[in-house]
Amino acid sequence: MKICITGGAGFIGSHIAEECVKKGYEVIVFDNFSTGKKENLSFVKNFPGSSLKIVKGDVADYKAVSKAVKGCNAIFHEAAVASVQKSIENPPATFESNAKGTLNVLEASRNNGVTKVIFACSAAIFGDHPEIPKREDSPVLPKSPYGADKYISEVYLRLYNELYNLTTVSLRYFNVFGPRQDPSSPYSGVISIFTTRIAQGKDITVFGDGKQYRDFIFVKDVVQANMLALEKINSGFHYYNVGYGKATDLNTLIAILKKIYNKDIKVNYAEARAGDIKESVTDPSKIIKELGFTPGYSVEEGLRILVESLQ
Ligand code: UD2
Repeated sequence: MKICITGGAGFIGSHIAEECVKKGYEVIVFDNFSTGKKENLSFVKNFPGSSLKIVKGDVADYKAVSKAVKGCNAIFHEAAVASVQKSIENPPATFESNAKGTLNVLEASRNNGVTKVIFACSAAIFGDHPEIPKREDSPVLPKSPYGADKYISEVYLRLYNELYNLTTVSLRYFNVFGPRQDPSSPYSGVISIFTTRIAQGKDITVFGDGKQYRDFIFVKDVVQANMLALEKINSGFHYYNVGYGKATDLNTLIAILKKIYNKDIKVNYAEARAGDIKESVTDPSKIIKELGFTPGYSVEEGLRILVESLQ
């Protein structure tokens, strides 16, 4: 099996690449290295004889995508400007990567005999619509160009199935965390920021009262969801919410971190961020029932692995 992973040198993409290499697939990592890193692919040295090719290119460049995916059976499309904040600052620029990039991946698949595209969608499509927990058919109400781009991408996935018979799967990730997540921006995932700062002996800041909650899912469980989509879905268009299915508020998260680090952590409380969502959690029954998804890492278990990887 030959697989292309766009954004394959990034946080989630590199974990998918690692699993594909482990399974003995022929892997093409397609990445523009804007945030992706070669070192995220260093796992390959543990798999002598494996086939992993790195192609530097941008999903906004149709010709480059088309060339890279030739001969592939399936594509995991993870490449995106993964920043809500950047999308608000410059909607047209993120549209190029996040919406047009997806259209390019679909069109390149259609024109090169690729049969399946599995897409990294986001809980951002739901915005702050009050329905909780989010189910697959909860109202979609994006609050950022990022969420809008992810949603329009999902619409195109459905169309490419209906019009051209491409098998398409949209996986709407909730709050993914784990090793290789980049903590460098103030808008990086809260877990990557907290764990990095604590490891450096620094204090952390909670925006708001810490009662806001999220559905934190460990990256290995997200990889499992992707592999199930690859192995079990062979026709149609499908969409799934991908979360662990449990709400964890920031105060609880900090209590778990205190326990793991076994030390006191200095926590500052600041004003809530404008536009911050208070509640986000999914009910992952659909993917559990239809694909046999079995999320294996509680927040605490995932955090323990992450903390160990940082030491
Ligand atoms: C997540 C996604 C985002 C988008 C959005 C859709 C991540 C990293 N971001 O944003 O891409 O899909 O969901 O709803 O997965 N916080 C602090 N202190 C910090 C950093 C963050 O208190 O130093 C708070 C933040 O204000 C928020 C919570 O932690 O209340 C989670 O923040 P986040 O950026 O990790 O994730 P989220 O859900 O806002």
